[in-house]
Amino acid sequence: MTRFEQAKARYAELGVDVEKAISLLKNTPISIHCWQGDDVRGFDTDPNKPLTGGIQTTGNYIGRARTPEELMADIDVVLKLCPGMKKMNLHANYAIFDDENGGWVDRNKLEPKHFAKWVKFCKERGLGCDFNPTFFSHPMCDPLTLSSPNEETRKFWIEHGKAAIRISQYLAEELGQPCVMNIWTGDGYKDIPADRMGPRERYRDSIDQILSEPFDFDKVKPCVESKVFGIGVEAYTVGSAEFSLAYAAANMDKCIPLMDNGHYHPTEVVSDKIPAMLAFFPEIALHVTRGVRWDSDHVVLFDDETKEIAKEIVRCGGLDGRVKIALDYFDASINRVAAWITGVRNMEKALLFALLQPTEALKKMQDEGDMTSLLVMQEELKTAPFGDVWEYYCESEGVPANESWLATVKQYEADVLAKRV
Ligand code: RNT
Ligand code: ZN
Repeated sequence: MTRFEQAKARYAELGVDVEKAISLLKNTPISIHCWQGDDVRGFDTDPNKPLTGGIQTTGNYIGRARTPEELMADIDVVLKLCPGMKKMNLHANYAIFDDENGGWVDRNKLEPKHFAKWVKFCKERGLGCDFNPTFFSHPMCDPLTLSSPNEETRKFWIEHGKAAIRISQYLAEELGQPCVMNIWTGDGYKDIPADRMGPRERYRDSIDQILSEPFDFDKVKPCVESKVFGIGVEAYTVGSAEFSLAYAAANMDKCIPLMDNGHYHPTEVVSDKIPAMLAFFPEIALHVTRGVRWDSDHVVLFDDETKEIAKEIVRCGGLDGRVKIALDYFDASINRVAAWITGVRNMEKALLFALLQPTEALKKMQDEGDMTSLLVMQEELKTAPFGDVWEYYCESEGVPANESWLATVKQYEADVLAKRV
């Protein structure tokens, strides 16, 4: 018997069908954020300008992608070394301008044609694509955007949001998969505001206006992402948890909530929020990330909360499309491609780990009040032969089953990344 066959037999004893788990995982899309490759800079403004909106990449590792071609080449390395079904996730500032499409335009004038090269990239690789309007790192941030008291600023950003709806519809139609379009702004104040309500009323009105742009809700899934605070925006965030959740709840016919697990108070967990939200919302979206003290965007690990998030997605039937899974982290202090791959592989691992739980049997223990068995089983399951199933899954997907992928990335660093000077 191979190690996989032994593992399969052990899981069968536990009441888990390993083959079924693997086939479910193979069909679960994970949305891969393009912004890990270039420190969230994009191609539409001066690449040396600072990142704004309360987010930051730290580190200066060699090899940042500087052009669409470089970024696409890096993404190809990620795709090649990670198992499972992937989707792309683009930000509007990754528009590609060239002579053929008329050159640079500002964000309020973006059109589908500025993403045609990304559509080609996705088609060639059989990927769907998600999208994000970019409300940061731009001269029109005053520093507020959709909640600005300056009507000219607000109009610009509403136009940008509407353009993003049209682009999302185009991506969905071209690629034949729904496009999740996430609205996040870093709007807020460093210190105590005199008016907390005004910015929120303007924010609500701005999102209303953006969502008044016609779109097909089966194809475009607009989301609102909340946040607790950002760097330089410590005292007040316009799009707080209550604001965003209430907005989504009040607009269920055209909007879904997005939870980023780096955006809550340290003792709050998104894993517990998933079933709470699914009790009301037909669909929800996630940014899976890792918060560390002030930062909400460290590389995703195979850690307890990532596993718990994956378990809730699986247990709540989220794999049937109800839960849209995207990744969101950016680390410039280590090889960016290795950072990317680590997070994607860990999300896949967490989902596989969740799919290898005997959920029905565990639920039965809970419902029968046998909390002793539940505790014991949950602990024993932690050392079941998960690694052997993971290796088999990777091999069946044609990707490295273990740390050997790192050698490929090191070679790519020597051949390609190190030459980007
Ligand atoms: C920032 C939010 C947001 C961004 C991306 C780049 O705190 O999480 O989702 O990370 O849009
Ligand atoms: Zn996020």
